[in-house]
Amino acid sequence: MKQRTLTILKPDTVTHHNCGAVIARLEQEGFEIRAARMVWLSKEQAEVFYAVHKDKPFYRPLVEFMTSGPVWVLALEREDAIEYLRKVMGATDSAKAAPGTIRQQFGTNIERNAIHGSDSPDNARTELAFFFSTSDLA
Ligand code: IDP
Ligand code: MG
Repeated sequence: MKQRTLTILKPDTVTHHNCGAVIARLEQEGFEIRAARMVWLSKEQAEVFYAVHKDKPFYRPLVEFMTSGPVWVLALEREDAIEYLRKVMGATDSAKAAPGTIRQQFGTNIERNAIHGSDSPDNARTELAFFFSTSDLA
């Protein structure tokens, strides 16, 4: 089933000039870009986006990192997009992610891991709506 998911190319990917390479990889993997925008998240936006982690010890540093520079947000479409993107991204910790995954190739550690991907259909819907209006996604 064709699905849509949200990805964020995190500030480390922008800083290291890896956006083109990551997007090329996503396109090679069969994802279609349905919408895209560069955004410098406010503290409030990052706090809301990562609210599920608000009680974790890494929450403050994560918000700090995600607001340290601009990011690219993209709506991606593919067969089984949500699960497939998580697979191509690799494990959360870039230092432990499997060879060939985006996080292994472009990330640094458990925080600076290059890319975000929605983890469920419900979260994909919420996260897409967080950044894109219905008309963007037509
Ligand atoms: P995910 O991005 O693989 O879904 P989550 O557990 O949802 O991982 O965490 C959200 C983000 O928070 C991660 O992508 C990473 O940037 C950061 N993060 C997760 N766990 C840690 C940690 O233990 N230390 C520092 N940062 C973390
Ligand atoms: Mg997550």
